[in-house]
Amino acid sequence: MLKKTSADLDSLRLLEERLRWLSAWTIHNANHLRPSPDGLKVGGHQASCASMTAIMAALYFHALGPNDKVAVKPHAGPVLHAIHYLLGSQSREQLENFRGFGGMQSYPSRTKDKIPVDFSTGSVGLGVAVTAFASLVQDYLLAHAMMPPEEAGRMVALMGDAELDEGNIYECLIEAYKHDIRNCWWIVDYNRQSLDATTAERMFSRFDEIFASCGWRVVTLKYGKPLEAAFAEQGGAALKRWIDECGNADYAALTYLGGGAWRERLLKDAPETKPVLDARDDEALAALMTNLGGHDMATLVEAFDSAQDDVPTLFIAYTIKGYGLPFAGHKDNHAGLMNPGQIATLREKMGIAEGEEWAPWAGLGGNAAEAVRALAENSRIARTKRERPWRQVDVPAVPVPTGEEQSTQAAFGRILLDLSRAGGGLADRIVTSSPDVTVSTNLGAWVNQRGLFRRQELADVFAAAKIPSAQKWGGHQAGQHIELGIAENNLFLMLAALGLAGDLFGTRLFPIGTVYDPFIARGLDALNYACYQDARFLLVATPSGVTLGPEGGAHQSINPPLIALGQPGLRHYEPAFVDELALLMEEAFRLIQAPDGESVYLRLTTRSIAQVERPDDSWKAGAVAGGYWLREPAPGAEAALVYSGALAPEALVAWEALKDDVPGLGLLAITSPDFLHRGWSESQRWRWKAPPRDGEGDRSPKANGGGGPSHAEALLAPLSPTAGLVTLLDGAPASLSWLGGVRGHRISPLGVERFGQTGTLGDLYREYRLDVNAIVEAAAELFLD
Ligand SMILES: Cc1ncc(C[n+]2csc(CCOP(=O)(O)OP(=O)(O)O)c2C)c(N)n1
Ligand SMILES: [Mg+2]
Repeated sequence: MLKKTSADLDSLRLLEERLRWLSAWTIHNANHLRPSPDGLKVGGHQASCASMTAIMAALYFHALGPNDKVAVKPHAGPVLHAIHYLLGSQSREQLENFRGFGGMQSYPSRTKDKIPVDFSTGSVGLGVAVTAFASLVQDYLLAHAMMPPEEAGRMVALMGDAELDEGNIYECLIEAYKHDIRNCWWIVDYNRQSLDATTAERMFSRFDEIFASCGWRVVTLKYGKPLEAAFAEQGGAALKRWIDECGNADYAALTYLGGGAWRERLLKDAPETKPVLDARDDEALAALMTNLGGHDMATLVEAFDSAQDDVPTLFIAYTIKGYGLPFAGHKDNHAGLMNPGQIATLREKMGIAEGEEWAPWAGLGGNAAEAVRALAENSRIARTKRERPWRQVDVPAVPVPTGEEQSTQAAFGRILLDLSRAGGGLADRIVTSSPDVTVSTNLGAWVNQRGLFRRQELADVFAAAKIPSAQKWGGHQAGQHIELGIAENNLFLMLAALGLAGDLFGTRLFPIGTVYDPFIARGLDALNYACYQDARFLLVATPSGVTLGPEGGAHQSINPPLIALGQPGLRHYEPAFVDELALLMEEAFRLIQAPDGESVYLRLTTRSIAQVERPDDSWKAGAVAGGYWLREPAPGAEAALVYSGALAPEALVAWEALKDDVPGLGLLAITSPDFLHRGWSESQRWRWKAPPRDGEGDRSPKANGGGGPSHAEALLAPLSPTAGLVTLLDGAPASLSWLGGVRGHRISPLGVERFGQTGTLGDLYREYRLDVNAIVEAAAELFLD
């Protein structure tokens, strides 16, 4: 960061104007100039952009270093693109195609935008919180010597003030404090307007207290330098008093009404301000009253310069929503668009000739243009996207735990323990995390081996006192488990940040998060957010379903398989046997680092079941692809039982019971309803359309290897066209009932559609019709009909 001279500040001000202009013009072009064949409003947020242009100019053209990463307030996306346009790293075509097909995205997107976007944003609050977790990931990598210290940077969130209403901010704040995160800046665009209206002031005096009590430095940028100077004038003290007492709605309304209204109101409320008012005409008065800290370049530069240590810092930058635009301060301006007359006025005010709207430095005199260009070029931010992949890790064969009766959950713990003991590149890159269910999801043995991650040593008090405990709970810099409090949303943000370690810091990690299956729903938007930006991780959700038995309905999950079925970027596997689990974990590690890979969700259970004998490995390819015949059907068979996960024993017993009565009865093991379904839909798409090429946004793995019948079609092909299927899953039956549509087979889907309750497995399987009798009855109805 270079010291700024007053000439530099002038250049920064011109850059701010240019960003305000280009973001407004980009949105205007998309809404008013580009043809709209479908008549839909295109949209965009000129007011939200103008609110931040000074903050972003000061940040990108002054404060940011090459290793800093930024989550940009979603509605200020056009400002980020305008910055890259000025730097030559964004094209005019992309700006002209804002919100168009293949054009720059409405909200910054890591995967879809052509410019480097560090964190996608859009669902407000999440982009803010993920920066805190990214700081933690950076601390982790530094502590493990997995990135060079000189490549460390600051994680920055540019946030709207309404984002402070999102609960995830506070969950994250608490976790960040516990982990003593460093190098994180949150910069609030404090325009005191949300989408609907101006926001209530009552809460605002509390934010600094909340952040300060969580260890943050709070820097408030309330007044710009000219306003501060005016406070020193005669009548200035009264002016300051009046401003400080003024309500948000009042301030916004007066901003909209302009200089005359300010004068009238101030004279009425605070006549002592008269000397300040008399010294200015209406235009100068309006400029003075809107000279808030977040629009004042000198104030911003000074504030950023003053926070150069690693203390997490909240900047509260007072701003005006729609600053410098005709609807500045209007409570309805969130989605407001300037009309053609208004944009022309703005263009003229900025000295840009008609036809020169896209010219980066139009209207600037030679010297000014040169100075501005030079200052912009000094920006140290990355101009291009970081290439994938980085430093691939060899994935060894994942060991299969031995034992005649096992549960997938316990086996998961064993596998991690065995991987840890064996050591090697993969084990060293695994990072686990769990929201207070580390022990109850069987991560305990792994944690005993690898330790908790803490920047500062955390003593294991119980161990030191020689109190017997199965669990070591000491933390240190080499630890590989990030302990979280019980806030599932934080787990998904943690996984998002860990899963982006390669993109952000150049080192791929293999994050594994564990959670109880029903509580996935608690963090669903954060999970979607992680997938949307192509973070890679393994989510292990256990226990699941009514198979959880005595824990009852509040803990028994029903719909997560359907969630997975509808979630792009996440592959659901539900193994029944532990050799499947080992294979699928191996596949998950492969997918985590494959350029066209994705994240994996394993739905596991605590039910211990007898393992099956395998004559050979021929089942494996099918298991990875989503399903395989555990008992092959005879060609032309009229029936098959289809099961997924923990209900394998019931399916096997029912198969034994029926096989003599139903000739050629098959038993189909479905390891992934989700991936099978995807392959099926993809094969239909293939017939009509080539799949997207690399770099066109869709990097998800091709479930259907390219053309031909899908795996689901191939699996069901041996059956008679008139065959019936009984499907069985401990969860929503719709997860498998679609199989009836693949080849038009009759179907009887068994599963859970009512809230669960306490009971033994026998009670519950009987009650929810998941037991052998239910399967036999369903089969009889279908096959013997
Ligand atoms: C989770 C979520 N809920 C709702 C929205 C719709 N929404 C978009 S912006 C916004 C409020 C914006 O206010 P603020 O954060 O203060 O930004 P400003 O535009 O004022 O800078 C809302 C409710 C959203 N994007 N995400
Ligand atoms: Mg706001």
